[in-house]
Amino acid sequence: MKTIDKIYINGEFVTPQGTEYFDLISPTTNEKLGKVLLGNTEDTKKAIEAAKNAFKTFSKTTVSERIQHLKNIKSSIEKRKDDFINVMIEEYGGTFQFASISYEYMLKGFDSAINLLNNYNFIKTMGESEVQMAPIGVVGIIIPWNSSNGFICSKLSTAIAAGCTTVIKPSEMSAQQTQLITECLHEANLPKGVFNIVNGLGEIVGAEISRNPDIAKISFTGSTNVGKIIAKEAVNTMKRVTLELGGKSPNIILDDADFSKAIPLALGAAFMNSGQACIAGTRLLIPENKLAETKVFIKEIISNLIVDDPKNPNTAVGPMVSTKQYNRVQDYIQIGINEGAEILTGGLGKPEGLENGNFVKPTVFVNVTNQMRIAREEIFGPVLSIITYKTEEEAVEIANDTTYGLQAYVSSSNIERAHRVASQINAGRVQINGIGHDPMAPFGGFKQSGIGREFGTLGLEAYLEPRALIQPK
Ligand code: TXE
Repeated sequence: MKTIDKIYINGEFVTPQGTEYFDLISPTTNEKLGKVLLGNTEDTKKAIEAAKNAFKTFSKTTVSERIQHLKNIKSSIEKRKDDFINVMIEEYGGTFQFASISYEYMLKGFDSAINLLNNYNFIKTMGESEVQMAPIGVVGIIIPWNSSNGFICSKLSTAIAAGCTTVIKPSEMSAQQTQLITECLHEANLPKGVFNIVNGLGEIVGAEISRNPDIAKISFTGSTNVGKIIAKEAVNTMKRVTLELGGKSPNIILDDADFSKAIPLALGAAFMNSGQACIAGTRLLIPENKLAETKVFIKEIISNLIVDDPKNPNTAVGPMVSTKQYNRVQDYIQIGINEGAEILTGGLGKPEGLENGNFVKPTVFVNVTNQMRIAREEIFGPVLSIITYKTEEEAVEIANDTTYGLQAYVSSSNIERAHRVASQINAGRVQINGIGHDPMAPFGGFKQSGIGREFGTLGLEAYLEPRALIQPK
């Protein structure tokens, strides 16, 4: 049993003033793994003060100094690969496969920040004026439990690249993962106060970050509801916000696609991270005359899909992060049944032999209309809705008939056609005939999937303020 009773402020592990503990529960067995002492408002204020002081000097560091800091962090993370993968499996229930990808994603965050710094011009000429791209100030980083350290690395690396200092609030459910990344960041010997990490509850630590006038910007990943709360609070002090929120990503399989490739890809997109991913392809759009063929493929693939302990390297779908999340997914499966959708595979209850953990049967619904709640709301579990369409135009219309717009998927054997369809979808990223991550391309949402972009030049500029020096002639 582990007790995590330290937070990180101004270059030191310190005991928080908060007195409440939060239990860490294994998603795989529901046994208690340990507990974490939660920080409170005072702790958060101290962390913000440290970041504010550090900003005075860190904002003036040179590009090569910042590149060196990023390299130092990356190499300290590289020494603990197995620890990162194992703690994600144990605490979060991430599958071995997903934890390994997530670990690579952490490293890529530093590579892309270094790449950006090597190529970005912080001083530009616009009109006849010099425009300086200045670091924005102290950044509040608020993140959820699904790929906690991946989010810390991508956001922190960009903040450091920009010359900003940070206060990070991870999910209280990710305390062991947070402890590990904090140790690596500590070892990287950054100037005191450049990063501060406060474990705690959203309504306490997150709320103080959203409200505090010394925070210049918030970078948030999480639910759309909390994103709205943060944005409302942030506007009082005119904080900049980057919000990466929920999704209900459409996956359009065009009639000329190779279904033997497109369907396995579609299930991979739907069940990635056991369905707990904002970019999961949860609405599968199939030409009406291809439904029968699709059903056969899906049944076949799912019968071979391994749902098991996430430590098993072959596991494709692991447990939900918490019983709360398990219950939420069960509720949605029941909602789908009540709405008249038909279960093709999966359904209510736990898979045999896995009753102790938060395991959900990978569930595919057919006879779904795009108006049903299971097609409109983010479920965050391994639940896929199949919707049929008659024409390409109708497919695009259904894809765009959502309040979200984070990611979409298109499969076709005709690449021009795939591009034509992709170009009509209102989503921040459209994946064509595959699933990839380009850390130099922007990521973020249309509509209620968020505000702003992460990654690439646009991601870096979200941590910068342009200052134009006008010199009238
Ligand atoms: O996310 P939250 P939760 C969705 C998904 C999931 C649901 C709930 O559908 O089932 O959200 O997950 C902090 N002020 N996504 O509860 O609540 C909170 O402590 C400031 C989508 O974990 O959005 C945590 O650190 N901060 C998603 C972070 O916000 C507050 C990823 C995210 O928590 C706060 C995760 C407040 N008032 C869940 N309240 C995605 N799109 O990737 C909470 N927080």
